[in-house]
Amino acid sequence: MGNFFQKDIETASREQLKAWQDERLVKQVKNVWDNVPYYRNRMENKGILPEDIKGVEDLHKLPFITKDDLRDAYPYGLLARPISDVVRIHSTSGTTGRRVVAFYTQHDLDLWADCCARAIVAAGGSKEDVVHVCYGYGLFTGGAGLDAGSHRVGCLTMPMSSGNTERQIQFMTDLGSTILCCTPSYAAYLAESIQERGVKDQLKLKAGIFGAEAWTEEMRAEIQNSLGIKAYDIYGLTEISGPGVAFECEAQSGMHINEDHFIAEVINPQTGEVLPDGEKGELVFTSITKEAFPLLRYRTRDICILSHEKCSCGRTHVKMTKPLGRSDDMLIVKGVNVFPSQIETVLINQGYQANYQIIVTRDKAHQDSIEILVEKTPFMAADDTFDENIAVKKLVSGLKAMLGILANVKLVEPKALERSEGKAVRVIDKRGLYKG
Ligand code: DLL
Repeated sequence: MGNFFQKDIETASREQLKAWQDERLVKQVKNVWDNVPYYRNRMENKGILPEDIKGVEDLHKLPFITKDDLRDAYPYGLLARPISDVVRIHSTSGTTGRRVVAFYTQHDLDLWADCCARAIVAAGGSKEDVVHVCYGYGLFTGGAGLDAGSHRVGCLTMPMSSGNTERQIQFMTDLGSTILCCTPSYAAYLAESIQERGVKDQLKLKAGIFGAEAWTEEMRAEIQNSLGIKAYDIYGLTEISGPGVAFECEAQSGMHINEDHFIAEVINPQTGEVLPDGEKGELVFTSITKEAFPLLRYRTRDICILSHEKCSCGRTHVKMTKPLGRSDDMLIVKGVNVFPSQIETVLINQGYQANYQIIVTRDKAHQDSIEILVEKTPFMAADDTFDENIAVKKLVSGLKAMLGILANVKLVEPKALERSEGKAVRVIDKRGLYKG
């Protein structure tokens, strides 16, 4: 397999992996019991003591942790180390405007770098490569994660961050980038811009590592063809560390989960029952090696299927399918996590009722747009002095502040949006992204 990174771990026998997981889980449960009163309460409420967890087979006894818990415990309530040991935060959107903040010790950053390094090596990377990172840097985990992984492999690392396409292409051609790391929609946009400029033959790109949002096999084929590269999927979430929780290998048939750090389960999202391999359900992670922010049985809300089938690449770690949907209503628009409840908060704060509809579309170049139809209240509709232009501008800026992205807002008359007898249809996602 050429330049194989951390071979002993990535091709360890299932017995060895289980032994590592058993030992680390027991230690982690004791750690949270001793250091995180929030966890101790949750375990006590369920009548669970640390000594009840002897290995992975006891994992199901532990309570789940959800985004609501992160919100309740915000900001420091789930921290398992003193702040003096913590060296970094990253953050992402929460459900009602309160952001999720994740904490890292130096050890946590190091293990995360290892996970991303494995992803780069699996995409054919070695120290000869020039890795062009145009995931966002800052609170988002994409830039920092792939950057650290690239350093760990010893690649020449270009911390480009997102945006400024002209400069991206110039650096790519001048410096000979070989591995491109960004969201799949930005990769598609770059591919189009490269074609327009007629500079494809000046590229040295061979691979791309694309994730943070859903993308289809059709989109993969298009990006691979237009850039002449192999495109690899990468998965992760801020709560569990960031990108590199799982990554694709050359087989391009599912993503290997870094099981020496994260135990994966798939559950029935309604009942919480653990499902066997091959069954579709919600992905749940337990981080067994993290120090600062160790989440046990964290419900990701991502729907997927696990498989322990032997992989042609030789790696033994379990594979997950691409996320096949969500068990909540989170949307990822322009690479940003968006909850309808955040939009609702902005509307209510500005005097509207919760009568709105979110329409998400994607153009031929794979770029997202979000349009929000908002009903005026009867009072606004009857008020001669109500200025629609000003009202729309105020909504757009309130939404930008809440979501971090620009939305098109259209005001409509009271009762213009169809009422539903059951669940209101708040979101119309026309992108068809979750078809695998
Ligand atoms: O998106 C971390 C990341 C950065 C992953 C760069 C890959 C590359 P969050 O912003 O916390 O973290 O969003 C996490 O994004 O629960 C999924 O719903 C979705 N997601 C992440 N990777 C993929 C993927 C980063 N490859 C949420 N395919 C997750 C589909 C993905 N959805």
